[in-house]
Amino acid sequence: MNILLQWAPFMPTAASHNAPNVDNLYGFIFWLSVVFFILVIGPGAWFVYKYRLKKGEEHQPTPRITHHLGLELTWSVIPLLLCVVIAVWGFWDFMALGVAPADTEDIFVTGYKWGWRFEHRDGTKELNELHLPEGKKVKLVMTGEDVIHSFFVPDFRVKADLPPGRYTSLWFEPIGVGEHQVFCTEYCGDGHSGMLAKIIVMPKDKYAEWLRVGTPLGPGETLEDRGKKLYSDKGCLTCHSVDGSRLTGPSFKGIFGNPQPLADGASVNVDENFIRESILNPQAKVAQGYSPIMPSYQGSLKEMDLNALTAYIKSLK
Ligand code: HEC
Ligand SMILES: [Cu+2]
Repeated sequence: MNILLQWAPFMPTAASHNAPNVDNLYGFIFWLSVVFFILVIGPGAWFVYKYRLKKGEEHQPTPRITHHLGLELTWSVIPLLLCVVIAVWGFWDFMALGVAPADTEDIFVTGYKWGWRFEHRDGTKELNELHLPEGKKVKLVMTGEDVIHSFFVPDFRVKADLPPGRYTSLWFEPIGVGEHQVFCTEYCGDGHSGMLAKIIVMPKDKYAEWLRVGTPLGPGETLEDRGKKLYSDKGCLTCHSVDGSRLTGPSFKGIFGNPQPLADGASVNVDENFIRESILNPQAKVAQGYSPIMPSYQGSLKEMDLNALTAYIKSLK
């Protein structure tokens, strides 16, 4: 009952600059449809009742009416004008949403089977979670890695496809802090329904701090847990094992506290500082018997991430 009395009923939370635009047009079309439904079906139903064949009456053939110019013009011109209004209104909003303003915070989005990767301007990467500042215009520059995906945020009233091999974009200004659901709305295979992400809108200063420090540990999460997660999220696992086996790089198992021979013949004790340096500036001290091919993680790991990875490596006795 209550929901029907809203201007735009059945809509989720409105949390972006674009939401009122969509809701207004939607509300207009919805109530217009309600009015015309009553105008057309109401008299129709009434005539069915009024001119029904009553008991004992003979069926009367209807008088043959060929046309009525005034009536036909009325029922053609009024709907035509209404359609033009809806088309122009919709096109207006569509254009406003299609052209991003110049001062946006740009974020790269990659849709893949089956998840979402986000990359902030400073190199911070996120998986299936996107932190955004409140009240700042955001532009998502998106592409698909394998098949077409579609990025849909109902609370923001924005949606766009991500075809592989080219960029599409979306822009919006999040309003109010809070969490919002992202869906993939292009059927993309088995894991399609699980292709979800969360948008977390934070106050501007909190966002700046989050960019600098990273996500605080969750309840019950230890530094080692976080380190283990980063070990796989950041791809360390492609070159470093944790069971002693040799991959492209040395295994992390049992290295902490032990000497590491270096390529130049010297030796270094594996402590917190050596681990930190190895991650941020891997070529400074190259382990003996390995090629200096590890990429630097300067800028893509936060202070806490370094602590977490160190704690994790330390725990691998
Ligand atoms: C492309 C492969 C590759 C990736 C990815 C990689 N590393 Fe390395 N890493 C190496 C190689 C090769 C060495 C040995 C040569 C050197 O010291 O530069 C190494 C050395 C290290 C060392 C020194 C270990 C020792 O015993 O000397 C640490 C610590 C380290 N990596 C941590 C990490 C962490 C943490 C990550 C993920 C954030 C990571 N690495 C990602 C290839 C990689
Ligand atoms: Cu998808």
